[in-house]
Amino acid sequence: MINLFIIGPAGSGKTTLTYSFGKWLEEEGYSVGYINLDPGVIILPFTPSFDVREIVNINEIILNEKLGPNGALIRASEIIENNISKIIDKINSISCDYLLIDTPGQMELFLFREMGPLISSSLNGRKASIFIIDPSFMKRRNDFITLKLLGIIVELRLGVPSIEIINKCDLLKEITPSKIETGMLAGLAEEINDIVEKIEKKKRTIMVSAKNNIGLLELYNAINELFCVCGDLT
Ligand SMILES: Nc1nc2c(ncn2[C@@H]2O[C@H](COP(=O)(O)OP(=O)(O)OP(=O)(O)O)[C@@H](O)[C@H]2O)c(=O)[nH]1
Ligand SMILES: [Mg+2]
Repeated sequence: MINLFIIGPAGSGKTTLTYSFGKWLEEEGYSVGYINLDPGVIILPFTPSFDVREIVNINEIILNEKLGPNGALIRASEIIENNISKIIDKINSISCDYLLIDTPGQMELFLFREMGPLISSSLNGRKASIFIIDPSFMKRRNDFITLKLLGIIVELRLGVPSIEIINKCDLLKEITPSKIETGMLAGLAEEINDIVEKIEKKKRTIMVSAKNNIGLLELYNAINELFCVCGDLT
C-alpha cells in the first residue's frame, strides 16, 4: 500500500489531482482509497473512504463560536488534532493499493501545525507526498525558488520523500522562469537557488494537467521509481 499526500498552495489543484489521478489508477486496475483532510471543502469530486468533515463541521464552528472563515479553520485544525488517534485509526483501517490523501487548501494547517507530521508518522505502509507547484508562480524566478524551497520543507516536516509536479501545465506557455531578479535580495535568492539545486540534483519536476489528464503516467512512474516497486505493491 502506498499513501500519497497531495500538497500544494490554495487552488493549485490538489482536489482535482486526487480525483483524476485516482480515476487513472483505478482504470489501470489498482484499488484506490480517497481521504479528505480539508475541513473547509464544500464539494468533492471523489467519494472519500474517510472524510474529516465527519469529525469537524466548519459551518457549525462559524455559527457556534462566532468566528470568521480563517479563525474557524484554525479551530477546526485544533479539533482535528484533539481527535488525531481516531482519525489515524480510521485511515489505517482502509485497505487499498494507493491511498490518495487530499490535504487542506491552507497548507499551513497541515504542514505547520501537528496534523500533517502526526498523520504522516502514524500511517501504515509506504508514504510520499506529491507537492504541487502552480504555474502562476513561475512568472517570477524568486517566487519559483520560494516554492521549490517549500517543497523541501514539505519533506522535512512530513518526513517522507516528495515528488514535485507543476500542475495546470495546459495553461503554461513559457516554462522557463525569468532570471533571478536584481535588487537588494538578489544575493539571497541566488544562494537559496544554489541550495535548492544542490539538494534537488536528482529530482525531476513532472508537468501535469489534473484537469486534462496530462502527465499522470509520468507521475505514476515517478512514484514507482521512488519505491522501486516494479509492480509489487504489497
Ligand atoms: N486549467 C487547469 N485548471 C485546473 C487544473 N487543475 C485544477 N484546476 C482548476 O483549479 C481550480 C482549483 O482546483 P482545486 O482542485 O479545487 O484546487 P485545490 O488545491 O484543491 O484548492 P483548495 O483545496 O481550495 O486549496 C479549479 O477551478 C480547477 O478546475 C489543471 O490541470 N488545469
Ligand atoms: Mg482542495
